[in-house]
Amino acid sequence: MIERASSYHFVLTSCLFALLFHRHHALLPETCVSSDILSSKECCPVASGTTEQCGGPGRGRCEDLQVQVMDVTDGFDGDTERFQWPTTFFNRTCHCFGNFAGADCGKCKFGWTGPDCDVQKQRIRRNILEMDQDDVDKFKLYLQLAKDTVSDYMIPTTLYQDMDDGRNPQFNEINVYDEFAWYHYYVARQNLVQTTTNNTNIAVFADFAHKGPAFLTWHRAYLLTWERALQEVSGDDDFTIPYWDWAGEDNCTVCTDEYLGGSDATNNHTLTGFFEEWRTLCADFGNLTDRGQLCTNNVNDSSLPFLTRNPGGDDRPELQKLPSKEAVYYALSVRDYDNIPHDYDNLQNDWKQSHCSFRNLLEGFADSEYRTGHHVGAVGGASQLHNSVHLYMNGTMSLVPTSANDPMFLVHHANVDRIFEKWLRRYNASPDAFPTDSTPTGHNRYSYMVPFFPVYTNDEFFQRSEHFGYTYEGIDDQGLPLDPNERAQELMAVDQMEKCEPLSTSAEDPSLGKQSYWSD
Ligand SMILES: [Cu+2]
Repeated sequence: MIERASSYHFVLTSCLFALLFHRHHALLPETCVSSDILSSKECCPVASGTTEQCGGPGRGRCEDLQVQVMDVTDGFDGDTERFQWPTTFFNRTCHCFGNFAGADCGKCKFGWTGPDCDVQKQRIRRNILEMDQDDVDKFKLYLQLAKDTVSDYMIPTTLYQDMDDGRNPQFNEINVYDEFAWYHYYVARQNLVQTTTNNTNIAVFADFAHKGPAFLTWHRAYLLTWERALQEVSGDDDFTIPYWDWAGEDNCTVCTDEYLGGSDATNNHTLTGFFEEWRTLCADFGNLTDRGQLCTNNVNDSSLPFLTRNPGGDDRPELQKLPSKEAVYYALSVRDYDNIPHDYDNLQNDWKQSHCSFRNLLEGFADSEYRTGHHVGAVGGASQLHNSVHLYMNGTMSLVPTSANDPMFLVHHANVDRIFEKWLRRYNASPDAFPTDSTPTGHNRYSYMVPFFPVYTNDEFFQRSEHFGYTYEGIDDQGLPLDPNERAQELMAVDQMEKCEPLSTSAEDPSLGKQSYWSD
């Protein structure tokens, strides 16, 4: 504890400048949530250091938003804000020129820097197990700094329909870490829907970031935005999120106090080490959904539960271990990014089956351990690769709405993004590979990703990482390991994999058992 307090103090003083001048980053910019601006439906702020909206003629212009795909809302009234993101709030926003970016065009696009955003900057995301302890500690300190810094974005505390058309704004401040934890809750939260048969309310999934093609692009944009927020709060422009390569590991090698904390078996598997006092926002998401309310937790609320983790503690044997390297190789052997029918039908509340789809394999609803490539399970769904790592943690990480409260989320998802990057390089994939047909809401190539503001479409993030100014340690231009042994192993394995054959009928593969979806 003493060590933590003193090193934390060091970062605090050395970053005072950053703290004072970069109040940073969940949902909408603080400057746009006044009643006047909300009612006008135009969010075109003046960037700091400039005098005109959107930075003026050299930087950007306030324009009507070009909505390429308007997602349906039938059956989900009351949640137009997610289904028609972001037009329920704003239909005029800054259109930034060149490499300028941000809600006010006061920032640079990912991968660019300098006052005119014309200097390229490449960063390397590193393997956390190969970092020295000082750098691991720095990562943890920056996360604490984010917890202690108020964001300049705000989160809504009610649905828009209760804001009297913008005249009665209801938003809360949030700290930078929780902003991102809340984002993840919000994008995947359930809706309360009235059934037509007997007028009862049921909670229905409406997930704009999972169970469909947007899974990998959404999380790529999310990590990039989060990484930048950590750079801003720390003033460390070189910071990158480390990754944890879990494939083939016997146990959770980062679940120690040197890394992301052990867990205390005598105290409900709460964490030990640096994050032992961290609490879980939105842990009561189920009750909130039933009451038709949004999570508005404040981390200072001492009634919120601590983070928990019990690696390998799930009752189901298949979730007591981490995914194999072969399962990752199998996913990489599949060339199709995604296949119709894409997973989940929000409106029908119905599971479909996407077979032989790289996205579905890496997300973990299709089978890679037995190499069938087929979607596993119906309403229950499957839990392999990405999903199984969440469930393996058996705690805060194992539920979609709470998972991002645990910093483990970052190192896990950086690894998922790394595998996505290996696939993009291997097949030299272009954004045309991203589906435009029969996608769940929010998962179209041209959907605006919920709840990013300024807006991003999925196709923008279906590009190699260098485009966004980062790469991963240890892989080459084709996404192959630089280590000669690993490289030989991967090449041989991926080449020898039998090609995935789609099922001829719509029936599930009966040879595979059903498991609960990781977020249940
Ligand atoms: Cu997620």
